[in-house]
Amino acid sequence: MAADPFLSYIRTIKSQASQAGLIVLGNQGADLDSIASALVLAWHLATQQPKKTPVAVIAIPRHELNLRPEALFILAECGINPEDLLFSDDVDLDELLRQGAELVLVDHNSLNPSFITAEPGVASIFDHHHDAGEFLNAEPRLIDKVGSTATLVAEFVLQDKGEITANGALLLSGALLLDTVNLSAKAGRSTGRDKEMAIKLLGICGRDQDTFFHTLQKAQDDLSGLTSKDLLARDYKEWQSPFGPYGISTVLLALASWQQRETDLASVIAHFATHKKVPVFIVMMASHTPDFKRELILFCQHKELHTGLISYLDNQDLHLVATHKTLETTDHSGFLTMYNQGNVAISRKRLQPLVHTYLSSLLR
Ligand SMILES: [Mn+2]
Repeated sequence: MAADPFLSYIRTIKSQASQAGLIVLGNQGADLDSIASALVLAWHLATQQPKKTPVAVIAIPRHELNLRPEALFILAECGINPEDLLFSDDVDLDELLRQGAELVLVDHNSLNPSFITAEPGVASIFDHHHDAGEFLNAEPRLIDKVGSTATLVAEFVLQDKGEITANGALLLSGALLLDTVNLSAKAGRSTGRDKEMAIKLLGICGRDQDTFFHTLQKAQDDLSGLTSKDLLARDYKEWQSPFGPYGISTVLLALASWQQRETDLASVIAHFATHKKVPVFIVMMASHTPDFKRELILFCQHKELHTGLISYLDNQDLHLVATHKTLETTDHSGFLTMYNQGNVAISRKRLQPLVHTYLSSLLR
């Protein structure tokens, strides 16, 4: 069998890092979408603009890949050795940017100033999150509300007369199916464009949609080796607001099962927020046993903030129902309420701009 040129490229990434002129960067949640989209797009750019030496960088420290069993699973399926990939602790991004390298932002469209301090040149953007209105000269600046960045990358590569190999298609379709909960209408996360690309990509890698999705979901659900802190850390994102920083973690577990493994979950959450130095911390839980379900925990250091944010969110169609009264955490670091989120279509991508609007309004 002929060598897959995509895999051959992946094996060169590490050795080319110090000469990189284009850094294809996934977001700091480093979910499968960020990883898959960055790798496939970087290879496409490498075939189009080899002189710029594009490399993909995964925006987490290397050891945190172990918190993402679905990524480990699919990389192994593709025959990609994580040792060959570049993580945030393998490269000095600020130094590369100061040397003139430009960024290609994948699966995000703004940068956390505590992650990158150098003034970044952003060559292009491929994303499906809320448009923060930055880097307006990026070309293309593709920010479309589809279910997955993988859809945008697949469309772009195919329109650009590029190639997606079977392994590239496996990565992208895996990300796409996980992001859209197997293209389910109920989850409200997929569009016709996602469906069209999913069918195309599954055709390229020769996988059956349902079988592949369930295998991936099983890999993702294998949380047995993870502590509660790991669960909070593995898909944590942080933003700056005029009020201060705030964080949102997504945890793929039902609250009831989590509370069975962790008797004092409230303290673990308060401790995590204190450690991250965020006065507002939200945990969004998503589970599917048997039906897709969302739950939410809101932690705030201050009681008035907690009350204010909740009454604001109450008017935002989340259909939050508190499962018990607000409690002060045992270490007195803040206040916390757990909710059932009736509107399962509101994911972190949609919640974050709401929280941002509220926190920004406090200082006006
Ligand atoms: Mn994404």
